[in-house]
Amino acid sequence: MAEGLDEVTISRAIIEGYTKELLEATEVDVAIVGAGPAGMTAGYYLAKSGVKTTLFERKLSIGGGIWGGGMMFNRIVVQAEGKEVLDEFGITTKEYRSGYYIADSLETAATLCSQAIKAGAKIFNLITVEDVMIREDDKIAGLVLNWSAASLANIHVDPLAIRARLVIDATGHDCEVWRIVTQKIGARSKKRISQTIGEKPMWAEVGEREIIKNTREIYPNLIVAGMAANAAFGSPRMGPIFGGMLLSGKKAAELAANLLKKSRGL
Ligand code: 48H
Repeated sequence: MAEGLDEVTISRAIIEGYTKELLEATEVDVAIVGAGPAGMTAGYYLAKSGVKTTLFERKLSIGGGIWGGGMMFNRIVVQAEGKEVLDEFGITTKEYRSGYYIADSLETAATLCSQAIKAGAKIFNLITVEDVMIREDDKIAGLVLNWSAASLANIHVDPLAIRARLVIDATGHDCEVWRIVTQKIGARSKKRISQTIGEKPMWAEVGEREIIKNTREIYPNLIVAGMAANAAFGSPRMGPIFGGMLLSGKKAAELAANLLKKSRGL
């Protein structure tokens, strides 16, 4: 039994532990923006396959829109393909009707997060991605970060940057990373850049189908996933059916792993 608890030792443990991991995160294979269901699923699969993966989440809590289920009824629905992903995570589902499965949104958010971290993904909450780095070759080269709380300071606080070989925009409805790219370099780019157009009105069937096709490398070294993919390509929203988010996260991870392999000449 320790003789007495020392507050300064506790403080040093926190500062050392955190800064060590933050330093590690300044050079990663894949940086995922947003720890909602799509981002955490992508983080899990990437980390599991040995890819150095870091997620940045603006809010205190991870999970994005999943906690609230549908209209704050904390349940989500998935279709058969989505259930397979939940099964892989060990998340409980109940069949409602043939082809419709219900899961507890709290269990889903907590388990996606826990499994992603256990697989080796690092998640930093309370950090906002406010910009990207783009090099002369017109490729995303990294992210520009700031404490989310810096916006409360009412003064300009300069950000810090990290290098990433690939970035996944999993920021949900606002597709913030893609929006930054289109706004900052859209018209100036040598490449033709389609502008961010935003999602269409709700249509679960089409939204869930198109999200898979829309999960792709939208700009060199930038993959869009989850709701951000449908917003970027102007596909419908789908309401509280979450299979598409899980499957999109999984596809983004596969895409990223393949792009990394290709860039290493494997
Ligand atoms: C750091 C950021 C930044 C930033 C945003 O909204 P999410 O849950 O996104 P998805 O795509 O994983 O899931 C979408 C789903 O929750 C949903 O909204 C559905 C299915 N809607 C259907 C409908 O019809 O409405 O999570 C995105 C996360 C959030 O936690 C944000 O805080 C975070 O990204 N984020 N983090 N830097 N610039 N922007």
